[in-house]
Amino acid sequence: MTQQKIALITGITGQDGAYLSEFLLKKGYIVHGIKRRASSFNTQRVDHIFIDHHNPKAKFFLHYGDLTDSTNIIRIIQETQPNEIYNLAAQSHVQVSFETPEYTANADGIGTLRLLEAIRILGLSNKAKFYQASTSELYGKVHNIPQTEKTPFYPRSPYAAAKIYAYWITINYREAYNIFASNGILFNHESPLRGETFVTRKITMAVARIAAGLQECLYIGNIDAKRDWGHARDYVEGMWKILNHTQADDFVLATNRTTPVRDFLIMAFKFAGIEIEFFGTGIDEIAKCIKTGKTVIRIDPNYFRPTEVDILMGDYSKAKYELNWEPTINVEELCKEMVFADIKRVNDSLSQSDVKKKTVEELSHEEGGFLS
Ligand code: NDP
Ligand code: GDR
Repeated sequence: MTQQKIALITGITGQDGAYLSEFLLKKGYIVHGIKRRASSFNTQRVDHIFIDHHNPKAKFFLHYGDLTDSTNIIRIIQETQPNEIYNLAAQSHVQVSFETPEYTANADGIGTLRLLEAIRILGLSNKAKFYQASTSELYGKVHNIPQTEKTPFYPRSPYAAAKIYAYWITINYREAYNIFASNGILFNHESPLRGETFVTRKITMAVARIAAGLQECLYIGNIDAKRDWGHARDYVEGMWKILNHTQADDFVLATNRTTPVRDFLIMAFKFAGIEIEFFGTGIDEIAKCIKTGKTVIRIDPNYFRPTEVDILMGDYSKAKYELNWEPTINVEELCKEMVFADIKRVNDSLSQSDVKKKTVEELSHEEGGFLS
């Protein structure tokens, strides 16, 4: 009987951590994840796969830790003895990295070094494969598209500068210590689990609230930026394929299509049954609902970045030919899934608040009106 494989995922509470955990558990892996201590629950994305560790069927385990703390990383790797380590943890918001550049460098850059050093110190160089969550943000100012594994980098944010260190230190540890260490250069990938402050999710949440009459207008930044958007479900499969390739290497995962934020907005509103039209230019540009004439989108310069990445579009040919990986979900399907999921969330919370309201009213009636 072959031994069950063990995976360790940093950033397990994030979007990709949740999809990757599900994917690996379905493949029969034992999955360990590192979560940060927080003052409120931060495991919502993985709660549905958690089984109490006293249960003999449990294959999913969470450990407290932080990429800024080497001793705890060494201990967790020693205790879990993983065959595959997926480093997904990061301060992953580009705009926030301009506000917290030092922390971002520490967690996203040096954090990667801490993991690689732990593998080396523990003598696991021949046992533990290492996946680094590299990013299309590395291309930054490069406008020649589509971008490939050979396109030069030009980072445009503290986030990208930290990630470029992580990219190169991963390659260095592969070459210096023969660790199976690979970079996935992933272009933007989204899902209904996407963090609420990334542009796609910010849009689909606002669209759902505007459609329900809970919000009037969405304030947004640079709508001329263009991104290559895929679905997180496809991309976590690519991560696994990268680590299960015959040799360690670096791969672009993308869709080879680019879409302006403006088009994503039009699409998202349309999926909620709202046709919009843009007027004006620059920061005075607005969008109105064609039916009601109400302004539903305004530009807020606060969301503009000090340095922007104008256009991203990835060529995933290498992954296609060497890993047999291809994206299966296009941007329209992605957008529709996200809009519908947020409409459902809004409707569920509205019906819950109706239930609560009714309960309070009923209680008030039953108790002789003491709540009124
Ligand atoms: P998320 O922001 O959804 O998740 C990030 C995860 O990292 C969370 O679990 C977060 O914990 C954790 N984390 C943050 N800082 C630390 C720290 N100091 N120590 C330990 N854990 C930490 O990101 P995604 O899932 O979208 O992305 C996963 C990875 O892939 C990231 O590294 C990101 O930079 C990279 N990437 C993402 C792309 C995308 O389009 N999604 C594209 C290319 C690369 P908590 O929940 O407590 O905040
Ligand atoms: P990005 O994603 O910076 O590409 O990084 P984000 O969704 O934040 O921005 C995409 C583009 O939209 C523009 N934009 C706005 N962005 C946000 N967040 N909020 C707004 O209101 C807004 N208005 C316009 C941005 O300027 C940008 O051009 C994501 C992250 O997941 C990174 O971790 C990852 O490495 C890259 O994708 C690939």
